[in-house]
Amino acid sequence: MRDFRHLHSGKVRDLYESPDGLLLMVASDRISAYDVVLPTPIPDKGRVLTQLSLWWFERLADLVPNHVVSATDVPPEFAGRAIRCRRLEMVPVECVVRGYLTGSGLAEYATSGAVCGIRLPPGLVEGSRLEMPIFTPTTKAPIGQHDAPMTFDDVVDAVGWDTADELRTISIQVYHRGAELAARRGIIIADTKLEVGWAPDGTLVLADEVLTPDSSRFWPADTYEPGRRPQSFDKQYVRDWAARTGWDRTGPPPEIPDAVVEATRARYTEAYERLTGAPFASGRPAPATG
Ligand code: PZK
Repeated sequence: MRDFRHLHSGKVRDLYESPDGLLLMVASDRISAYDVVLPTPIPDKGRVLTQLSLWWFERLADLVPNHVVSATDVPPEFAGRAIRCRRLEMVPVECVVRGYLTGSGLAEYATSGAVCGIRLPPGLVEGSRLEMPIFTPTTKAPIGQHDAPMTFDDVVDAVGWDTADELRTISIQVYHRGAELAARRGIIIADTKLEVGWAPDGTLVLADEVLTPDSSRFWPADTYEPGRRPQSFDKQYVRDWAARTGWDRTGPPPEIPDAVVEATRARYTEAYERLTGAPFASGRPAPATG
């Protein structure tokens, strides 16, 4: 670990570099709700999200190369929740794909009838499924600021037509494959955000995390109903509890009670197990017996 130099911390992940030039992306057990990091960790969250991301990278590798170098050659304190990855030149665009209308996409549609310059039919409501998934890129805002919608022409201005078109194609393909597989397991992936970088030879490479509940909206299919506020697969317990405490979402959030931590942890492992069809093994040493 002493060989790793800290580069950057996001709300729930940390980025390091090693002397060999590779990066180490570490997922923590921190959880955010309403854009605020809560003071109580969710045990195994970092491992579940890292293992799910790795599972997806493998299943997307024929569509787009990815930045993963090794998920095993990592410092022991990060075992299971860190990925050594190649350093890319990051594309200055957040590649968002929406298959369903909610959140900022719905807000934009409500005021303009379009999202990121894409005109949508009238009459869509909270949670409406879109006829075709749409590429709704955003700027990458610094922490604390909000990403701004970009039109396709804005992306062209930022990276050129060829790259813009390739980003759109990759993003839609990744969403398609993810959403189709998840649907078979009873999970709706409403939208997702991809991060892409350039390899030295100019190839576009999938980076960061992919199709996790932190980078996507996962909804349980069995309670989905357009027009109703969709339930978050992972964070619903935390949100319901937060609403009951009267926390105003701006001040310091209270500690999460054990039962809510445990229910939330169970939702992360359930998402992993439903999607992958494999039991989640935390990878932590078992407590000694005898
Ligand atoms: C990179 N981030 C976001 C992730 C954080 C911040 N392969 C790469 N090469 C170069 N840069 C990045 C990556 C990746 N992935 C990713 N910022 C830069 C990020 C995790 C924790 F604090």
